[in-house]
Formats: sequence, C-alpha cells, structure tokens
Amino acid sequence: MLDRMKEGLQNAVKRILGAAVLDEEAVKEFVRDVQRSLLQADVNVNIVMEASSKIEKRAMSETPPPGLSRKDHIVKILYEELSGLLGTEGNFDLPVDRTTLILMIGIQGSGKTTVSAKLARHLHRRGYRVGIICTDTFRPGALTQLRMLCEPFKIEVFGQEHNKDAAEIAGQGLEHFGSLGKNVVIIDTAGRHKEEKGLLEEMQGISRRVSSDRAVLVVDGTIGQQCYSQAKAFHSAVPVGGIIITKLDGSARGGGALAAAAATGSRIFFIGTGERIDDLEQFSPTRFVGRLLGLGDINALLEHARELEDEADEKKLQRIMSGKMTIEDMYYQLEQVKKMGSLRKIMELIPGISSMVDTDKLEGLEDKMTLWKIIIQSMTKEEKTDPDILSSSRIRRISRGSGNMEKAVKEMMINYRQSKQVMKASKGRALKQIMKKLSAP
Ligand SMILES: Nc1nc2c(ncn2[C@@H]2O[C@H](COP(=O)(O)OP(=O)(O)OP(=O)(O)O)[C@@H](O)[C@H]2O)c(=O)[nH]1
Ligand SMILES: [Mg+2]
Repeated sequence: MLDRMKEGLQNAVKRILGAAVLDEEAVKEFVRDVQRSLLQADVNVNIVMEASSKIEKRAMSETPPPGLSRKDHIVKILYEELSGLLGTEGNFDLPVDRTTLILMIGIQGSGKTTVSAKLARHLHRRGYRVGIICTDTFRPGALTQLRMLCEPFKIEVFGQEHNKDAAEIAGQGLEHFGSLGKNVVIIDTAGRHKEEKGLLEEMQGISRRVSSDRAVLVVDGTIGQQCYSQAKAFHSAVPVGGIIITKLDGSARGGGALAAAAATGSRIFFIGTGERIDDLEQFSPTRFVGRLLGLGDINALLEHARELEDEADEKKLQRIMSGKMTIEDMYYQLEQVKKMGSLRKIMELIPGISSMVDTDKLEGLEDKMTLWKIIIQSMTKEEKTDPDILSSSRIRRISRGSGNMEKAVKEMMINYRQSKQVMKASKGRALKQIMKKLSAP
C-alpha cells in the first residue's frame, strides 16, 4: 500500500540517519526528500510546504533530550508532523442499546456498496446486530450486488426492487430492522457521475426522512487531493460525520487523498485496501505513519525518547531545587505550569498560599508567562546558559524593536533572578511541596 511514498520516506530517513554531519544542509536535504515523497503521492502543495517548514524549524531549533541523538529526534519530529497531517485518532465505537443509523454517501463507483458490506461484516464480527438497506434505485442490479456480498455472512439486506423512491425505501427499511432489534443499520445509497445537484438532493431527502446518526462519506483514494473539494461539496449538503477512503491498495495518490480528507476536518475512520470483504482497516494516523516509516523502529525510538525525557525532567528538577536554575530550566517550568492547567490550580495545592496571593492577578501573570516563553525561544543558546551577558542591544534584538517587548524581557529577567533566589533560599522546598501534591492521587 502506498509503496512509492513509503519507499521515499524510508529513504529520507535512511539518509538522515546515515549522514556524516548533521548540519543545516543535511536537514534541508532531508526536508526536500520528504517534500518530494509527499508531492509524488499527490499531497496538496500547500499542505506539503506547511508540514515541511514545521519539520525544518523544529529540527533546527529543538534540543533533543540528553541521550537521544539529534538524528533520532528528527525522525521523531517527522513521525509527529506526518501523523498530525493525517488527522486525529478516533475509534468507531457504537452504542449497543439503540439503533445507530449510518448513511453511506459518495459519488458513483467510489465504493459505497463494497464499504457497506465490509463495514457490516466488521461490526457483525464484533458482535453488533447489523442490517443493510439498499436505496440505490439508479444502478441496475444494485440490490443483487449487495445481497451477494452479504449472503455468506448472513447479514440481512433490505431492498425494494420496484420502488423508485429512495427516501421511502429508507424509511420502510428502518421500520423493518427496528422491529428486528438491530443495533446498526447501514444505508447504501446511489451514486451519480459527480457531486451533481440531483444526487445531493436525494441524500438530503433520505437524511430528512430517517435522520441518520452518521453520514459517512466514501471517497475513492485514487483521485488524490481532489478528495478535498469532493468532501466539501458533500458536507455542504449533508453534514459528513466521517470519511472512508477506498482503493488505497496500489494507489500512488493515496497519501494525497488521506491528507486532503483530513484537511477538511472530518475524521477518517476506515480505509479500503482491496476488493475482498475483509480488506477494510480501521484508520489511525499514528499507526499508519508508523507503518510508513517502518513500525518496529519508530516504536522503539519513541519509547526510548520518552524514557530519556523522564530522566531529563528528573535532572532538571534537581538543578532547579539546588538554586542553579538556567533560563532553559525556567522555560521548562513554564511548560510544566501550562501542562498542569492554571496557576490558580497550582496555588490551591499549597495550603495557606491562596490567601496570600491576589488570585485575580494570576491571570495577568499567565499572559506574561506565555510572552516569556516566546522571548526565551528567541534567545541564543549562549544567552540562555549565561543570561548575565544580556546587554541592551541583545535585549533589543530579542524583543525585535518593540518597546513593550523590551519591558517584558526585563521583567522576565527579574522574575528569573527572583525565582532562582527563592529556590536557593528555600532549598527547593516550595517546589518539592508542589510536586508532592501533584503526584498525590
Ligand atoms: N482495489 C479495490 N477495489 C475496490 C475497493 N473498494 C471498492 N472497490 C471496487 O470498486 C468498484 C466500485 O465499487 P462499488 O462498491 O460498487 O462502488 P459504489 O460507490 O457502490 O458504486 P455506485 O453504486 O455505482 O455508485 C468495484 O469493482 C469494487 O470491487 C478497494 O478498497 N480496493
Ligand atoms: Mg453501489
């Protein structure tokens, strides 16, 4: 599946891992390799540019946790950015105590009928009681096609050969299956040549008649980035609750289809990877990218990175508590505060302190902390390790000419020196107290 893209990306990874020196040129080369693989897979050029500039920026600016090589860190960045490009994780769990109605929509030949049968089979296997309604009054033999696919699995198909009213068939089918206590009913619909008006109106008609829980758009993956406009057109007629991309087996443009579908904001739930009924896969962006890049390696790498990050956290805390906080440590603290939620929440953890602190001022402080993070990002490594070298011209550079920002840089420095002092004086007791509270259940 998506062999060319896979090969291209894996080669890019191999090259960067094998590079003799990891200078800016090597990173740029890597990013170009990645770009080429994505473009070849018909990923939209804007998406490619945005993703690759993110990868490049992160690769150049982020410091890997001690112990993780920069090369591995770059592969991790690639993994994260590509997964992000393909949308968010989601499962397709359906309730068992009532009937969920799934409406399959999509243009002619996109794979609706095949997917209806595949999905029915998938859910049937997991213990759901599934029925399918065929509302395709357009294609001759549509009902027979569906029945043949479902027959071996004893999944019932409802249809009315001579009825031309799709919405009415849907309504009657639903009544039929409702009385049989099904918990999932899938409606297969007709397709026409394009996202033409008649088709969209028919979808609206069915949708109004039976009020489906989920309209699932079926898109042919071989059309690549055109998925985007197709998904948008359908979405404007019937709110699309999820996408299934078919024919990803052997399609060179599958990467483009996936990225384009994700860019519409809809979640991709399944992908079709063949003509057989079992060729349906639940889609997970991280798992998918893991496989593109070679799963075994990437999992081990991520695991290793996590361990090293934990270790590094531990060391940082030690350093902060002993009063030897650097600006980078402060950045880390700012990040931690953000992870924990709000300052107010942290203050509440320390007995007595909330009565001493004006909590209304905390929100203003939170805004400042966001600003400080931006400031720290524009400091050089040298400045971060030895902030005493901050001359007024350096401050001006960091604040990029804005007077307000200059004030913020100075304020940040004052806060930094004060925190360092407090930590030193209390031997880190305040911090220890917070950490203890936070780790308590
Ligand atoms: N290789 C491959 N072929 C597929 C896949 N999904 C569907 N097909 C094939 O694509 C063709 C069209 O599929 P259908 O399920 O009939 O498409 P449809 O959307 O119902 O078509 P209409 O009812 O005419 O709108 C069939 O020959 C399927 O076997 C897939 O994931 N991989
Ligand atoms: Mg069909």
